[in-house]
Amino acid sequence: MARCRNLVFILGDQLSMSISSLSGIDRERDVVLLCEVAEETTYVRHHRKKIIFILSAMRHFAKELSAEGYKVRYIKLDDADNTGSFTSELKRAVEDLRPDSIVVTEPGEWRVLEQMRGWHADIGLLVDIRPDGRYLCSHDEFKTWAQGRRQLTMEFFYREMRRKTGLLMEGDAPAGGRWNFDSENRSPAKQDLFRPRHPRFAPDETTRDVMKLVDLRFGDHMGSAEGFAFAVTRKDAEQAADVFIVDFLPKFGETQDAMISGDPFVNHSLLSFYINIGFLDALSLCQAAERAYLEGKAPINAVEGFIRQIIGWREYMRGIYWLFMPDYAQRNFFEAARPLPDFFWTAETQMACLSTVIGETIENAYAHHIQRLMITGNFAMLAGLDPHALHEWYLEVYADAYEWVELPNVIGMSQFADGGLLGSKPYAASGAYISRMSDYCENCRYDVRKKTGEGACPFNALYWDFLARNAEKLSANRRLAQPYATWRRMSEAQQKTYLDSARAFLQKLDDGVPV
Ligand code: FAD
Ligand code: DLZ
Ligand code: SF4
Repeated sequence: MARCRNLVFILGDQLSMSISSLSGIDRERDVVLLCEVAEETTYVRHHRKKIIFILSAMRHFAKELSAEGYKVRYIKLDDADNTGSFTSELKRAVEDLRPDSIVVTEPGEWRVLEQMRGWHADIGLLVDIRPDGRYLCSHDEFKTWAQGRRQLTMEFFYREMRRKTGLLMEGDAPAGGRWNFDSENRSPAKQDLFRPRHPRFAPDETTRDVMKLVDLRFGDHMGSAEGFAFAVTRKDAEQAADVFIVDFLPKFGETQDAMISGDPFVNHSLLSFYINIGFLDALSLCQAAERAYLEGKAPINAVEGFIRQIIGWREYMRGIYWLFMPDYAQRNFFEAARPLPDFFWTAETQMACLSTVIGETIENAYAHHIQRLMITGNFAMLAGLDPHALHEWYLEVYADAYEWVELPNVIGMSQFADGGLLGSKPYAASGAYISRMSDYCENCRYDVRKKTGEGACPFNALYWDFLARNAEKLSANRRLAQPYATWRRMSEAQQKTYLDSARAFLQKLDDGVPV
């Protein structure tokens, strides 16, 4: 390729035709760079389906760019002269194309932003790092919202986003008379044999090439290429979104918290992969959901719940990440240090809830929100697993995981490792919650009704042990007044039985004894 004017560097989770780095591009004189690099595929050992998804999506996006008349320099993972990192590939492109400047959109991870900030000094060219326009709330806007607040309550942030976007607003009032319909979205698990199937996309030749490459090169990463059926083009992702609005959105609310054996997706959208990578525009998706409500095709509790997840939780998590990084990643309020048990990678445990959720994660690189929060997350917090190791696990195993969204969900929402910056109380639950919201306990070797001793559900004793060992840090929390009152009412002997039961279980974990 001849000398170019601007080198536009697009990362693997920026696959959108309207990404800010492409704005004002000159198709004749500028070149777009995309590169598959070893550093990104291995800085944690990503699930094989996640790597396949990202690399195949990048290859398809590059073809789309070329078809639109852009000049593209595309580096494949197995190209002989691939140097293996963003910085070294950028340098190689600069040597070959001798651009006047580099244009990028800010990345989704602190680690990569640090690299970008070093490029000007390292390469000697002007580096234009542009804001990412795919989000509703800019960093400055979030900072302004957060300033002076004692608690960063998501619900209030969400209302601002509703007002800003006009979604589900009737003048100044929320549609349906309430901002939040969550209380209607807690129905327990129920098998539904008539539930439609989520769309699956057969791999084309490009994807099949990537599948072979990934199986060959990442044999020691979780999962396998077999059964890969993600959309890898914007067009197919848009089709998945259309199917969701018609087939699943109407029941999205009522089953949002339900966990059902053999039904890993329930009525969830399975769209986070495509929103996060840039194939779907978050606001347009919410507008499509709102249309379904206005046309009487989906109820308010479902549509409000769905929109809240996206313009509320998703935007809020991004705000928290950029406001509190880099030290947020090191937060460890409970000083938890236990390594993750092997069954986090094998699913080999007799606890049916964990073996089901981890098994589905290995199979699909996906688990829905309540599975992530109340099964793996809840267990990790109760058992005192190291939150940093857990964060790396979540980043590895889910195909939608990038640090900006994964880290606050793990450190903040699920582990309370930030000491309550994000949540008002830890999401800690005993077996009774899991039994109410799932059918997992029906096929478990443990008895959810048994509190302690041989055969008792481990979550029961772990729950009380967690509260007891963290009483200094938690007992003043008003939202935990009731469980602490119950704990205090127990006889010393009963308390001891719980603690002994939990300690015996944790000892087994430490000794690597199957549980
Ligand atoms: P649906 O249930 O259909 O929800 C619709 C959309 O809302 C999602 O696609 C997503 O874009 C958004 N959303 C819902 N909840 C959240 C949330 N808490 N934070 C941000 N967005 C949300 N989400 C990720 O995108 N990447 C992650 O790495 C990630 N890690 C998580 C780790 C833990 C411990 C927990 C508790 C949650 C995590 N989430 C993450 C949030 C949520 O679980 C996923 O967004 C959701 O399960 C994706 O599946 P779906 O598209 O079927 O979601
Ligand atoms: C996650 C990922 C993977 C597995 N591989 C690549 C890659 O080879 N090339 C690339 O540009 N991006 C990849 N990504 C996504 C990046 O890790 C992501 O862009 C940064 O972490 C910033 O969010
Ligand atoms: Fe999980 Fe306990 Fe139920 Fe078994 S009994 S599935 S361990 S909650």
